[in-house]
Amino acid sequence: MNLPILYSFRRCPYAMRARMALILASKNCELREITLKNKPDEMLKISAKGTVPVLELRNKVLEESLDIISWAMQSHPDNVYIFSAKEKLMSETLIHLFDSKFKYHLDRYKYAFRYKADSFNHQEQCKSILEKLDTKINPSPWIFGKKVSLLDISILPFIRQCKIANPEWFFEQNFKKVIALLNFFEASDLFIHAMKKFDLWDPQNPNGSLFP
Ligand SMILES: N[C@@H](CCC(=O)N[C@@H](CS)C(=O)NCC(=O)O)C(=O)O
Repeated sequence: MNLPILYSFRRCPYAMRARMALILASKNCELREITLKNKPDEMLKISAKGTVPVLELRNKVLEESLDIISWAMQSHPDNVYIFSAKEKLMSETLIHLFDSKFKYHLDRYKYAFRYKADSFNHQEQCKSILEKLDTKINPSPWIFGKKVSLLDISILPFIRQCKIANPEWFFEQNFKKVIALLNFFEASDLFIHAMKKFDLWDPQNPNGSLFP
C-alpha cells in the first residue's frame, strides 16, 4: 500500500478521535493496530516518544492526535460543523481542558492504585468538569446541532472512558445533557465505524489494513 500509515490502538481515546477525523474526511490510510506493551520498531523509528496515534505521511510524521485531525480537516469535509470564531475559541478551550485537567483526574480516578491517588476525590473532579460542561451545551443531537464537530470527536472519547470506569455512578449524575450526548455518540455510525476491530499489525507481514 502506498498510503499514509496510521499507527493506532483501538481503545486509545486520542487514536479514536484521529480515526474519526480520518473517517469524516474520507482520508484513506493503512492502519497498523499496535499494542502499547510491545510497540513496533517501525513506529518508534519515526516517533521516538512512543504514543499513538502516529500518522506517517510521505514527507512528515504527525505525532499528535490534534495535528492528525487538523491535517484531515484541510480538505474541509462538508459533514463537519464549521465553527464561528467564538465557537472555535470555546471549543479549543474545552479540548484543552479535557486533554489536561480532565484526563489528569480521569487517570487517577480509574487507576487510583497505580497513581497512589484518592479515587473518590478524582471522581469528584471529573464530575465537576462534566457538570460545568453540562451548563454550556445544548446538544441536538451533537453539541452544535445536526453536524458533528471537532469538539464532539475530541472530548467524547474521554467522557466515555469516565463512564466505563463506573457506569452505574456515571448515569446517576446530574449532567444529563452530557449523558444524552454520550449515548448518541456511542450509537452513531461514526463511532461504531471508528471502533471497528483490526488484527494486530504483524511487521513480518507488513501490509496493514485499509482504513476507513
Ligand atoms: N498528546 C498525545 C497523547 C497520546 C497518548 O498519550 N496516547 C497513549 C495511549 S491512549 C499512549 O500512546 N501512551 C503510551 C504508552 O502507554 O506507552 C496525542 O494527542 O496524540
